[in-house]
Amino acid sequence: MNEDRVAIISGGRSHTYGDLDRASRQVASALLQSADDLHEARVAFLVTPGFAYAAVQRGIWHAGGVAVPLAVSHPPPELDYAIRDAGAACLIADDAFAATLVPLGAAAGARCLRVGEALDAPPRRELPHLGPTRRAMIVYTSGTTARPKGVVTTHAILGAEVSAMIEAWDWRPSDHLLLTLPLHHAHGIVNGLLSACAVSATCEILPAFDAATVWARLGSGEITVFTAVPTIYHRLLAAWDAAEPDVRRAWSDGARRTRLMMCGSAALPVQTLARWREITGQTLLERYGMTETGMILSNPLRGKRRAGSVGTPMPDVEVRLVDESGRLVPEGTPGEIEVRGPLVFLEYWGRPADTQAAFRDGWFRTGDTAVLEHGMYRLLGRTSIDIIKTGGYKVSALEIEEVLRLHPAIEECAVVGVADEEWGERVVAAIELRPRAALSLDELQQWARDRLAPYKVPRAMRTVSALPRNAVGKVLKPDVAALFAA
Ligand code: MLC
Ligand code: AMP
Repeated sequence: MNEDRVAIISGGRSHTYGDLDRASRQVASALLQSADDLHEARVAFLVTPGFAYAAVQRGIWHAGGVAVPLAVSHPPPELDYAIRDAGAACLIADDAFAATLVPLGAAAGARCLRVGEALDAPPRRELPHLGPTRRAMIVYTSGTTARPKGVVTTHAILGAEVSAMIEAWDWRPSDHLLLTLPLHHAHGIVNGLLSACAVSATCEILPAFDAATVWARLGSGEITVFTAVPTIYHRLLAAWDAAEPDVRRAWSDGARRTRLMMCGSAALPVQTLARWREITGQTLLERYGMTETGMILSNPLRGKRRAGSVGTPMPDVEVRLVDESGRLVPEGTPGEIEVRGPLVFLEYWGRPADTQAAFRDGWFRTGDTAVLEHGMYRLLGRTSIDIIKTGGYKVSALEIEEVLRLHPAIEECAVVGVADEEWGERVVAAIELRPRAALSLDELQQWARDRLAPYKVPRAMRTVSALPRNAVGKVLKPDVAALFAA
């Protein structure tokens, strides 16, 4: 039995798999009350990354519900959107977020439960039977349509995503993962928490990213697996450069002992890879994936990892490159990546037309362009200029434009991502003001902060006169991007 193995370390405490099982049965009990099964009712939760998060996630599943993780970095309007779009019947918040969530729950007619209450309930013994085709989770992610869409996975799909990672990266019970990613997105949830727990490994969860804390833990030499986005490695390199020589040495020595360090969610700059290798001896394993598919391509665990490449298909994943009319392109020719396999998502929640449009002959269309070179894939970019990847977050330019247009001083706007060393891309906006209106970047940021998550707030603004109405279209956006790049 794995009862006594340490499952989660958070807040300075270790929790065993037995503790996790008990706590999640308590959450299930509080959710079910007198019912036998939630029958896929959506339960949205806003819980700080840590043991309680893992217990709530599992508790929702034990009760037969669909887990909808909310983002701790989101302001109320964005949380409200996800709660309403998912049609959440119940919300769960920890003490840090109850004041935010309770009014949203009241407005949406959803029951509101505090983590503390849930963990006081008697653990439920009798739990509903969960067939593999049941819906398990909805994760919100942006696309080329204006508002974020809920990506639905079943228990079988999540199982397939996790199995592929266990096989490709040799996850094992003796692993000790350091998890510092947000837990409302696939990278942190599936690649991190679920993979570690699937093999009864230890998952050490930090409540938020902090470079010095991460370095201290890597420096301990206790961590065997680490996975992060390029911006995090960029920040870690900056912290290492700023540290004293003896601190650097200790950090590097510990990091050198890690079994596996991975990077993904956005393109890993070759300089970051080289510099990381220089100070830790670790060649980051870069892989490529999506919320909709789990991991698609990966550099090898053993064998040569190629800088600037994302490797070969993950186990059980079929990949093809096609031209605009869906014809296969030959090796060496760029094409859109399409994916098929048991780990591809079920549907966009409540959006049958979007779901249908995302597939071609049973293949999921990723919207990413790649080229196959000497047996490995190299990513070339997105097919849509309206998708920005900033700090590892996927952001829809159209969504930001829609919000900015609500500002009383703004007549028209065009948002693009501009290449940035730290963030990968930085959100910028060209804005046409209404006659006689004035607006500074500072004012715009203040205003946007209450409406958009931090990574969606424009970092630079240019005021232009008579921005053409179709500047938001594909044709003029490259000109807008050039305006900022210059
Ligand atoms: C925040 N800031 C930004 C920004 N985000 N500035 C420019 N661009 C951005 N994108 C600013 C804030 O406004 C603030 O400014 C300051 O930076 C610190 O903000 P923060 O929110 O505290 O940032 P920080 O915690 O440092 O976040 C950086 C980060 C975070 C890299 C840790 O962005 C992160 O966790 N990213 C991971 C996203 C992720 O998990 N993606 C996976 C998606 S799944 P000020 O002025 O107020 O100080 C997926 C599939 C796959 O993609 O393949 O994995
Ligand atoms: P998300 O919708 O947040 O799951 O983001 C998925 C997108 O992240 C993919 O479609 C890619 O555009 C991008 N992505 C993931 N991994 C990589 C990588 N290694 N290099 C470049 N882009 C990546």
